[in-house]
Amino acid sequence: MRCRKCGTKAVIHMRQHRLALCKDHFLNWIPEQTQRFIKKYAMFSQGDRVLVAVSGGKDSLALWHILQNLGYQADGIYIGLGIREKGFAYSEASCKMAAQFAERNGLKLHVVDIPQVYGETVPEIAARTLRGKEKPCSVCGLAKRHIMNRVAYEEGYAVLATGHNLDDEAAVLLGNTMVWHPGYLLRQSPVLEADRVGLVRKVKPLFRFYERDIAAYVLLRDIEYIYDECPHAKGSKSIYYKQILNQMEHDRPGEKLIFFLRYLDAKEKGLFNQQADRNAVDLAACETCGQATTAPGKCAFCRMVLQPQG
Ligand code: Q46
Ligand code: ZN
Ligand code: ZN
Repeated sequence: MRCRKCGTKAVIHMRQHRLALCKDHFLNWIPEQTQRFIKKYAMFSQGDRVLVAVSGGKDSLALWHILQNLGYQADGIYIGLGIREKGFAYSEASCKMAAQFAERNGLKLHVVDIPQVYGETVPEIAARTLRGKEKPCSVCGLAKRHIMNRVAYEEGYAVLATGHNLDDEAAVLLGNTMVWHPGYLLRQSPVLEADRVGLVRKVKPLFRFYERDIAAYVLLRDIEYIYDECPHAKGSKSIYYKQILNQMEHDRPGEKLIFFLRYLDAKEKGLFNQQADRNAVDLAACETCGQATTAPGKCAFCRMVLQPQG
């Protein structure tokens, strides 16, 4: 296989685009495309302060690397979850990767350590509240969203950027479609406007890249990241949906991309009734932290954290 741009040996063949590229052209192509998507979906502009949600994994570090190289002012935020399973100190190891990347590239990283700030690890909060009987993931997701939004808002960032790729987005969409979840189907988007009190705009600049292509990018760029997933990810629904989508992709290259892009298209054309969502959700400010919530009084996060022990 030869590079389409220069004819030398290709290192990657992206069947969904019928595009093979050599190392140099691929390493230029990824940031060029990212810049194109940032513009096309009006995510943010040069001069905007961007906060990147960094987990120490390949997607978030790739995003941070790309944004920095495109000349954006991008700081990072890492959230310590206190996850340690069977001798594997996931949180410690991933924090080290995030901090090391920041240091090597001269970037600013905010670190919020949940056990330090709230006195309990995420699995401990999950065990104490009803939210995490089998898995701490719902507590974890809630805590991450809450803290990242708060830091982005308080520190005056224009947007919060996450490293979600197309595999992530397509898996979420498939999951929500399987149960026809109206609220989630309406709100899934590469750009979430800050349309409510205390919310910061959220963007996903890598949402059109396959996971495999981001993996190739970090490999070819020699970016060190935490290879192991969080131990609680095992057996998750999203991994199951990703496998199914990859089976379809294998037989019909481009299927995964089409599934997600046609969904955005259909939404744009009014397939889903925007009014239904607005009527359904009535939001107020949490009495403790001030962030938007559907609950009267305290938001779900504050109730979780403030709930008495035992
Ligand atoms: S970090 Fe948190 Fe994930 Fe681990 S506990 Fe679950 S949600 S699997 S992205
Ligand atoms: Zn080339
Ligand atoms: Zn609150």
